[in-house]
Amino acid sequence: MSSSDKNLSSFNVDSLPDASTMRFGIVVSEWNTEITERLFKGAKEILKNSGCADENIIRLNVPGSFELPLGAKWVLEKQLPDAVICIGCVIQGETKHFDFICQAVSEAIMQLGLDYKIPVIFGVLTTQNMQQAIDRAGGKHGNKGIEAAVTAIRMVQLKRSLSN
Ligand code: DLZ
Repeated sequence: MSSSDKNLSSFNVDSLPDASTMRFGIVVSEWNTEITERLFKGAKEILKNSGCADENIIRLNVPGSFELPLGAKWVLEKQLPDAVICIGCVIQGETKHFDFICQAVSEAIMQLGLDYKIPVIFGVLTTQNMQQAIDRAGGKHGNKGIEAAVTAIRMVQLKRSLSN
């Protein structure tokens, strides 16, 4: 299925849960920063549009996507967020580096969520080239940072609905 079939970026803001009582960590990789900044901007905008206050959005920069899980763990332990959004962009090169990073990071991010019982969202682009990344960071396939933030808000609401 092509990602254009799954473009969640155009959604109705009014149908999003109220995030005014929610606290989020956003961990941002500094590799391919022109992409990760666009993803971050999209994510932050949606959190704020949903009512989340500036002081409840905690940003932590890490050197590369490989460092996202540890950064997320620090945020989980020190900032007690309701959810953490991990933002990165890994672009395929000539070696197997891409495969190792993508696999390690996706598995570690999933495991963190299971261990801490707090949503840790995979907002990492894993593309074959820069154009594919641009297309997904505010281009023709939407902004995956927005989608990551929407997922975070929805997961926090889901967890709260189960506790009530
Ligand atoms: C080394 C590296 C390479 C080649 N490519 C990327 C990339 O496309 N995206 C990314 O987020 N990080 C990359 N890195 C850096 C690694 O994530 C990591 O920071 C280093 O291997 C040090 O652990």
